[in-house]
Amino acid sequence: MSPALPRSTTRPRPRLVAVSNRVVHPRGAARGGGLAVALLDALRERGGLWFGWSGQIAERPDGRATETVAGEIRLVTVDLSSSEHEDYYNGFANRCLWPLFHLRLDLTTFDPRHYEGYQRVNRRLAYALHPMLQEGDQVWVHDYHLLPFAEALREQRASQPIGFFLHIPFPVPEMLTALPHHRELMRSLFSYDLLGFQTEADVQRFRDCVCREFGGQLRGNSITAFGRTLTARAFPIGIDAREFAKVAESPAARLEFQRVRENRKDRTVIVGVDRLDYTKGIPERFRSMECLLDRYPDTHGQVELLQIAPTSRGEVPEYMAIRRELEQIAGNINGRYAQLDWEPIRYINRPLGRRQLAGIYRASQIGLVTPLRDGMNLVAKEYVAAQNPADPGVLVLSRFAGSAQQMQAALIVNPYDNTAVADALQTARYMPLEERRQRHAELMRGLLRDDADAWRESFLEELQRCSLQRAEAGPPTAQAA
Ligand code: ADQ
Repeated sequence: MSPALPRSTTRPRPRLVAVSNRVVHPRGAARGGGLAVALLDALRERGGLWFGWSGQIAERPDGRATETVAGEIRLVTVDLSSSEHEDYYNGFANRCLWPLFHLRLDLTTFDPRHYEGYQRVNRRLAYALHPMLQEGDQVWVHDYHLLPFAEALREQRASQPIGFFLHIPFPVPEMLTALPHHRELMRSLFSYDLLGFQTEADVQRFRDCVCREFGGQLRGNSITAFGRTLTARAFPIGIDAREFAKVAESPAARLEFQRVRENRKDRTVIVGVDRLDYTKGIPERFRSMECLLDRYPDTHGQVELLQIAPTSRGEVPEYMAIRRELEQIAGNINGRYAQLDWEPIRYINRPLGRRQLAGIYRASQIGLVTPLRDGMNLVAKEYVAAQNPADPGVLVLSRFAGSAQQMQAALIVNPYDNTAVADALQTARYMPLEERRQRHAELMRGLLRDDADAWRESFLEELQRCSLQRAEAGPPTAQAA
């Protein structure tokens, strides 16, 4: 938990209604990652409701919501049918918006059925939530699965303040406009009062798009288009760094630390931790490792890349392909360089728990985080938080991760440039203790300042401000077609 944040007011805080594609039960929060932990903290504090898909596929969902109460929190979920899951989740969200927003037009599938399913599910979910809303609630919607959610709520005459946070990057206008329905989707975003992005660069791309394509008008952080005005700002997501540092010292993490170190003696361990996803740059990372072995013979038998990448979105063909590709590259590199008691790449394709991960981070002298494009990347932050401040490891970080904007004390690299990444790894290996400590201290200061609490509180305070402004300004003008 971060130090007590100055609370701007003492008046009762509005009830929070969080909406995301998946709802995580407090019992599984640690596995749900940073977002789940941050949302649950806010929900516990204010009391509130978390709404979304149950994760279950029912052949004929009856549309009814299931409710579980956990202390002050109501968890409300609905099932999806298999065709809804296919069109909304696998289809439009993960085969269209995800690759497009990560600038992979080559992997983007445009299928009108997927788009219709996406709109239908958003409307069905919004209509199911609407009767549960109370006057004075704050509604906070998360991520690219739910872009048109507020528009559907407004169709039901919801007047509560509604904010949206995009966890992934916002694309350049040229990419967005390749999407056949980009105008409808952009217009639907203007049903929100507040749009939050990971970085200033994302906000800038959003503004460029609205101004260039739809005649948007800017005024400070406000932007007007389609007859409505909203606020668009960057809120870089953080982690609970203090708590993660404690996790790294827990008995389970220590055990994992010893396991890694005992088997490897003086070897340098480079760790990579990602969901298996083509945006994370794992094949390029393996190539950089190969380049390191080629350029620096003193690494033979002395350096190991430990890559942990559990399968995700395994039903989507592009994700099956990357899994095969990685196994092949790792096999080739190991075949070329391995010795009887050493393999340069160890690739683990199953998920690990948080404590285990924290122990592995701490036992690794280098954290290699090289996505080709990433909204933020919390692994970079977790790696730093897990280090021993007296003898910390070095973070090598892609310039294309949102976190690079805040983490300039890392060694920043271009993940497409295998030679430059290999050189940065060699620099990290021989970095003097004093420099490692200085870089780590600077990174840690940033993590403690811009932590998960600060992220959440600044977003919700801004949402409150936006709704007060809206109340003062009176009803919006008619929406442009
Ligand atoms: P993700 O693409 O899932 O999230 P990331 O931020 O790297 O990416 O990871 C989120 C969480 O998943 C972290 O807490 C991490 O520990 C966990 N995780 C990742 N790989 C794991 C593994 N191999 N085993 C176990 N746990 C693992 C999206 C955006 C990101 C953005 C987040 C939060 O794509 O850019 O940082 O949302 O906004």
